[in-house]
Formats: sequence, C-alpha cells, structure tokens
Amino acid sequence: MALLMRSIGSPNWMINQDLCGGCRAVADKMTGLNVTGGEDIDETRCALIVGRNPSVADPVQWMALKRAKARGARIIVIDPFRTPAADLADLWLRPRPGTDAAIGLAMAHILIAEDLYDHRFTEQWCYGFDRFARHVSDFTPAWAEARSGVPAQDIITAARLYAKGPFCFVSGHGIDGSSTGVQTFRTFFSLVAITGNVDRIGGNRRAKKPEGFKTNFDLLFDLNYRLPPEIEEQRIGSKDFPLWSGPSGFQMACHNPSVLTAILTDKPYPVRALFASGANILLTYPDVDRTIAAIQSLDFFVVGSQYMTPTAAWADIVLPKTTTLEEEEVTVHQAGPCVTYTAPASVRQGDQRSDHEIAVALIEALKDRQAIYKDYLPWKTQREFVEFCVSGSAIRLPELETTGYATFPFSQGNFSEQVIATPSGKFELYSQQMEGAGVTPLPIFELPAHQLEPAETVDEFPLVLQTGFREKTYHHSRFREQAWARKVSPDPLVYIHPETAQRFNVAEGNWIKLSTPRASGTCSLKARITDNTLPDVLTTGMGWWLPEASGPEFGARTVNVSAAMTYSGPWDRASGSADTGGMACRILSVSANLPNLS
Ligand SMILES: Nc1nc2c(c(=O)[nH]1)N[C@H]1C(S)=C(S)[C@@H](COP(=O)(O)OP(=O)(O)OC[C@H]3O[C@@H](n4cnc5c(=O)[nH]c(N)nc54)[C@H](O)[C@@H]3O)O[C@H]1N2
Ligand SMILES: Nc1nc2c(c(=O)[nH]1)N[C@H]1C(S)=C(S)[C@@H](COP(=O)(O)OP(=O)(O)OC[C@H]3O[C@@H](n4cnc5c(=O)[nH]c(N)nc54)[C@H](O)[C@@H]3O)O[C@H]1N2
Ligand SMILES: [Mo]
Repeated sequence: MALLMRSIGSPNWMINQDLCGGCRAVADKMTGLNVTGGEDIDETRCALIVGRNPSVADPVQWMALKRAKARGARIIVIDPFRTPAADLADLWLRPRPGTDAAIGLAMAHILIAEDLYDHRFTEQWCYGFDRFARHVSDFTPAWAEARSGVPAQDIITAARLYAKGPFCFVSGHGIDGSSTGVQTFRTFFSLVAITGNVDRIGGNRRAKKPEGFKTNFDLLFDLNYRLPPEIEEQRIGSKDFPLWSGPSGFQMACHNPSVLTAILTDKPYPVRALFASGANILLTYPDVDRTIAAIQSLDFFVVGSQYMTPTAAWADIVLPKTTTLEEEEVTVHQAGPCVTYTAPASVRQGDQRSDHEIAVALIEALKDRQAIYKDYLPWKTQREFVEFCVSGSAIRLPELETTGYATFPFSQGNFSEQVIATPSGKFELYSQQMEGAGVTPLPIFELPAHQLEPAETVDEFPLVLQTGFREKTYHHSRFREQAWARKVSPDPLVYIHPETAQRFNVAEGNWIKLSTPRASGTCSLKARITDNTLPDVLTTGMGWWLPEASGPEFGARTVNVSAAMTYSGPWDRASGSADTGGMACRILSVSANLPNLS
C-alpha cells in the first residue's frame, strides 16, 4: 500500500500504528535497543509484564509465561486491571492509569542507588549513563508512590527481583497508544539497558533476520523505493512529528489526525481522495463524528474490504478483498526467532483480489492515464514478492513451503557486528535523535491526559476511561457480523468498580452513556460491576458496531467507544500518538436498555 501511494507520487501513507505499537517502536528505535518481539520468556528468570493482557491478546506468549512460572521464574505485573496475568504474578503493581513512567523511573533509581545495574555493560554499550543516573536520583519510590498510587515498598521489591536477572520486559498496548507513551516506554527500556538484559539468554533479544532477507518494513526505507526528499518532506506530520513522519523518521507514515484536519480544512494543503484498506477507520480512529465528517467531505473514497464494514458503507467504491486465509506470506518472527511461510488455507471464491493485486492493477490502469510518478511495485504477483523477500538469503522457498518455517544462524550479544543504530553507536539512555527533534532526551514522567485537565473539568469528568481491553471473541472491529461470536460476546461491556457503580446508581447490566472532554459524541455501554477494575476507572474494549442496525453507521455513533473520544490531542511529542486510555470521563445517563440507535 505504501509503494502504491509512492507510485502515484504521494508521500501520504497512513497506518494505524500511532494508536497501536507506535510509542514502543519509537522508543525502541531512539534507544537503539530494537528488541520489540524478542522477549526470551522461555529462558527468563523474571518477566516484567507492563500493560499487557497476554491470555487474551497473545495466547502463545501466555503459554510461554505459564511455562516460565511453572519452572520457578518470577512474574511481575504492572496493570490497573486484575488480569489473569495479575493473578499469575508473584508481584502485582496496580498503578493509576497512565502513571507507569513514574514506576519505571523509580525502579531505575533503586537499581542505581543499590548498585544493582551492570557496570561493564553500561560503560561499554550505553550512552549518557551519568546524566541518566543524576536524572533518576530525584525519582525515589516515595515520589513514584505519590504519582502512581503504588506502594513505594512494592516498587523497591520489583526492582530487586528484576535485578536478579536474566530478566525480560514484556509490554503491551496498556502503555502504548498514548500521549505519554514514548517516554513511558523509554523508562522501561532504560531498565533493560542498564541491567544489560539485551541480547542475553532470558532477556530481550534484538531483532535479527537471515542474512540477505528483506522484510516489508525494510522496503519502506530502501532508497530504491523512496520518493525524493523534497516530496517526503511534504508528508503530513513531517514538520510536527519528524521522528514519525519525517524523511528520516521511524515510520515513514503520516500523522493521521493531521490528515483528517487537512481533509476538513485544506491545511497544510487539500487532501481530496482516500483509499482505506485493511483498516476500519470509522470505528478504530478516535472521534467517529469527525472521521465521518472528513469522509463525507472527500471527492472520492475507496475502501478495500472482504465484507461491508461501517467504513466501507460510506465508500464511493468498495473493492472486494481476499483475507489472509487466501493469501501467502513469509514473515520473520522475533519471538522464534524464525522465518515462517503461510500458505493460502482456503480457496478463493468469487471476484476478489489481494491488496497486492489491487495495487498492481491500479498502477497499470493509472499508467495508461500518465498518472504514475514511477512504478515502485515491480513484483507483479504476491508470489514474485515473496520470492524477492527470500531471494538474497540462504532460505529456499520450495523447502520453506514444505516445512512451514526455517530457523537461521543467530548469535546474541554480537554488538560489534550488528551495529546499534543510534548516532553514538550505543544504546542511548540520553537520546540524541530525540534532542535533535526537540523532544526531551532523557526519559521523563509526563502527566496522563486525565491529570492534565483543569480542576473545573475534573469536577465535571470525575472518572478515568480505559479503552481497548481485548476480548478473545473479537479482533478489533472484526467478527461482529459472525453469529457465533455475537452469541459468545453479545454486548459492548464496560467494567465498573462496585463503589463507583453505587455512587452513580448503576446496576449490573444497565446501559451507561459516557463522554469525555472535547469529544463531540457519546457512547453507550453495558455495565459489568467488578472490582477487577479500580474505583473510578471505567474499562472497556473497542471496535464495537452492530451489523443488524441500520447503515451506513450500524450503531457506530452509539456503541463504539471511539465516538466518545477525541483525536485532536494531546499527542505524544515524539510519535504523535493520541490517547486510547487515561482520559477523564463522565457518566451522562444510566438506563435499563440500550438507547435508540443512531
Ligand atoms: N483476541 C484479540 N487479540 C488481539 C487483538 C484483538 O483485538 N483481539 N488485538 C491485537 C492488537 S493489534 C494489539 S495492539 C494487542 C493489544 O493487546 P495488549 O497489548 O494486551 O493490550 P490491551 O488489551 O489494550 O491492554 C493490556 C492491558 O493493559 C492494561 N492497561 C490499561 N491502561 C494501563 C496503564 O495505564 N498502565 C498499565 N500498566 N496497564 C494499563 C489493561 O488493563 C490491560 O490489562 O492485542 C492483539 N491481540
Ligand atoms: N478506542 C480505541 N481505538 C483503538 C484502539 C484502542 O485500544 N482503543 N486500538 C488501536 C489498535 S492497537 C489497533 S491495531 C487498531 C486496529 O484498527 P483496524 O486495523 O482499523 O481494525 P480492524 O477491525 O482489524 O480492521 C481491519 C479491517 O481490514 C479488513 N480485513 C479484515 N480481515 C482482513 C484480511 O484478512 N485481509 C485484508 N486484506 N483485510 C482484512 C476489514 O475491512 C476490517 O474491517 O485500532 C486502534 N484503535
Ligand atoms: Mo494494535
């Protein structure tokens, strides 16, 4: 999709990573760690799980964690919600939403104050340790307790457990998709770095791949497939979020909320057409009203999807797409680590095409109209592309097809051969690239959105909203049209603490209508009363719509939590991410039944 956009000369490719793993990815790159996905849980002695609900979100990781626990590894969980992982944990820290960075900094404080860090590793491989050590000397566990609500003694215990190592950091969306996410991730990545748990057995492995293998992600940066810098500089978001959108940014993608603004205001320049594929943006971008307004104002809107979603319902043209079950793919898995081959598992029916085929056919059609800047998609079929990915490596596709996976020679701790991609060539506790982009170079604690509100707003919006809590039944907005899934999980739930329920006269099964500051819409969710969630914290999922309701909205403005959220800031200074949790919120009304759909 990115190469299709480049082929028509547009630098404006959007991806929903700003709301997903974008904060982690930026922090990972800025520190040079490059460890995302490389948790060596099977060999670890201590796993620190922060903002992750693995029993739902990642069953393979969950099985590894249970195995680790069974062989005596320690599990520490940081999560405001009581998840199965919290029940499994030896130590469960329960912070107020969005305050994790305070805990990370205080753990670093203890590791340094009690001399529990790795001297040799920090001297040889970390940049800015002295500045970092001075910086964290103020952030005592008592300071962190005041911000997070987690007892200082528990933070000290966590730091000491962790120091025993080998230790591995397992993270999730609970601290990502947030306006403070990059700094929060940096505090925890600092722990990984100063204890030397990088590329060590039982630690966090750096991303590796077979020699010569090319990934989709490599192509984004490959100079053979790049637009000229003067075009890339015009990417929307490039100026405000250079680390994300700029020509030397990490993601090579737009700042999505600013694209919506461009559609609505023509600033910084008009955007008149949009092609949405593999994303259900009406439901998964915050502020459903505004997304609809933007879509409605476009001259041309195309959606690629395998079924009619609320996003597709607004399109001028819907292109019927295959699902991954009908496509083939090769992927590098850092968790293995290995390369896997996925064969099409079901036969195509009817007239449908993959994204690759759609892109190739569009480029051909546009060539006839002289509308192609340069053809950046030389692989005419998915197969040719898969062959290209493996061609430079020792892996042979026919063999890979038979075995399904291939391991590759892999060494850990090879720091001098596998260079660390930072200006200093070391893991940067003090990030020079962030400094260059005008972002605080040392990890800091930033107030979460709900604590940034002025007192009057807090009076009006006394609760905190957490969204995106995953369910086994669904994948984001998918499967609501499947009868079996709706039977298992029929309603959009919101978890509410018994005390909060009493305070707002909410009974089990009532429908709560809620809103947040600066959002234009509201959302109605069905109450489930439980002390799994903290008092005053409402926890809910995401992606809800009702295929049985009337289109084109299918209940998107009624039961989808994004309708009650804003995409207009605050934004993370480095990644541009908006908040999917930690917002102030209020209960507008409580009723026995779901209010009328709109
Ligand atoms: N079945 C299923 N699996 C999925 C998905 C799906 O939709 N369905 N989606 C996939 C995708 S794309 C993603 S990104 C992942 C997401 O899955 P995870 O990474 O597990 O993220 P979440 O489920 O959003 O939240 C994880 C935990 O973070 C906690 N949390 C919320 N706020 C905070 C906070 O301020 N601090 C801390 N420490 N914790 C907090 C929540 O209580 C929750 O227990 O799941 C993937 N797997
Ligand atoms: N409020 C709130 N919003 C969030 C989040 C949150 O926690 N809270 N989480 C964010 C996160 S982490 C993520 S990852 C995003 C997810 O956001 P999206 O990616 O928009 O979510 P999906 O529902 O998975 O939409 C995928 C769409 O792709 C199409 N599709 C489905 N399966 C296939 C397939 O096999 N092949 C192809 N080619 N297309 C397919 C369908 O049209 C489907 O609707 O949402 C983000 N938005
Ligand atoms: Mo995600």
